Amino acid sequence: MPITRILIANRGEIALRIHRAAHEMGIETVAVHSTADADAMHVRLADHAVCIGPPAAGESYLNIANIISAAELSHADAIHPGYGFLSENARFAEIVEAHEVIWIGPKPEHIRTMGDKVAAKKSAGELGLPLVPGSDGAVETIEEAKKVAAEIGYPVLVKAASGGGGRGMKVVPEEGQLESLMSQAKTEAKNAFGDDTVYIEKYLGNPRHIEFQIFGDGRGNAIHLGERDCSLQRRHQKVLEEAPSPVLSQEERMRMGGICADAMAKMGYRGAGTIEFLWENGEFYFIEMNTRLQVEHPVTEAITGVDLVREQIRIADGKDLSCSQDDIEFSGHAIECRINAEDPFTFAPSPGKISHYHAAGGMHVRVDSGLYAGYSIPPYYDSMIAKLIVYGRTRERCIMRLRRALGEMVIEGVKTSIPLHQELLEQDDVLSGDYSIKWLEDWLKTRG
Ligand code: MV4
Repeated sequence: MPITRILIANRGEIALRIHRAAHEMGIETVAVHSTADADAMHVRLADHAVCIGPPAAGESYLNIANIISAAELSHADAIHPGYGFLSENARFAEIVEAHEVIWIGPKPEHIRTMGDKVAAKKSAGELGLPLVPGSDGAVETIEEAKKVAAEIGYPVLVKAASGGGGRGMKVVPEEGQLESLMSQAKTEAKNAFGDDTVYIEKYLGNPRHIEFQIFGDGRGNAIHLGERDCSLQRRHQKVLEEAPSPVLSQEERMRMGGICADAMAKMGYRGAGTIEFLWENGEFYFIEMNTRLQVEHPVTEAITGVDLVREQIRIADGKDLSCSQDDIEFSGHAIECRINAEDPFTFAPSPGKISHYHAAGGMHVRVDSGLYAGYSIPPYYDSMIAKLIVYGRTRERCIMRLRRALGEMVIEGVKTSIPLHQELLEQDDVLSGDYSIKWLEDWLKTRG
């Protein structure tokens, strides 16, 4: 039976994004919402809506029992998790499938493997992806740690196996500090994740974050859709993303993308995924894999013309990939600015009522947002309220258009990061594409 009604287990712009793809395919949608989101645009747009609990995400958007109940009540035959919330929860994926509801996502076993950093790295290595030099799996003792570190050379990085978002990482400059930093890392990991497993890697001092978008059909076929450069981050939150990366040639793209697609084909991966690498001096080093659609997926859509959510739904419905690798053409350049309801200088959240709203428009300008005039941004969730995605034939034209579009955006009533983006797009290093994962935080320190 083909999918006829999708429950969207998410909120905000990504819920709208999924609704739009579904409707274009003739599929009905069911919104779920907390009591704080009763007036949200994702609820208004959907064909059906179910309240799943109070404002706290733990009691609503993360409440598995309530979401499954909502799916049964609304006769949804599939669930799309979006990003964040339950999107990388293997147990949720299993529960969805056990209820004979189609899970629009990867196989639960693959979500689980990639969620464990040590298992993910082991798997990535076996699949032929290039790894950061380091320990072969978890490091149990200080003797073992010293041996590995001496082999790869200092500085090294001690990472928590259950870590994520940079939590539980310690840079160790020399052997004298290894023992104390490793025990600190273990204590922090134990407290944060209830798991003190750590592993060791060579510390890369000034890399870029480059990630490849892949798609698999779950039956041994996979393609890649090129890369995104997400190096401009603050505290592990991406600020601006672009595709293609300013540092890769078409040859390097197809070589590395081919390695990623081959790896995914070999593992029988199903659906959308992102393989994250650090890139330094022309070399790629696998760091982790995200088994979900990502916030920044529209820049890939802009340069390839492929609707990634449509593709996810097709694959979940048992169809083949809609195109082969040879059909994928990369054209032009796209940049996404994440617009947050926050102070552009202090980054303090700025929830509240939107008094005036006008989205930028014109050729090659896309705004993904659930905002409208009169809407109140609730204080309970992520501060990202809109994404501005701009395409141009060249990177230069993309940037010119992006500046124009940022100038057209009107979001009044709350503070937003629009002025930050406008300032960023005047910086020589951003204009030339000469930045690493360190650049943004270094620049913020020197900013007037
Ligand atoms: C690293 C690294 C340097 N060397 N691994 C941060 C979060 C996690 N996803 C991986 N992270 C890093 N791993 C080695 N061997 C530097 C980072 C890192 C980082 C990576 C991507 C984007 C932004 C970052 C900011 C700080 C540190």
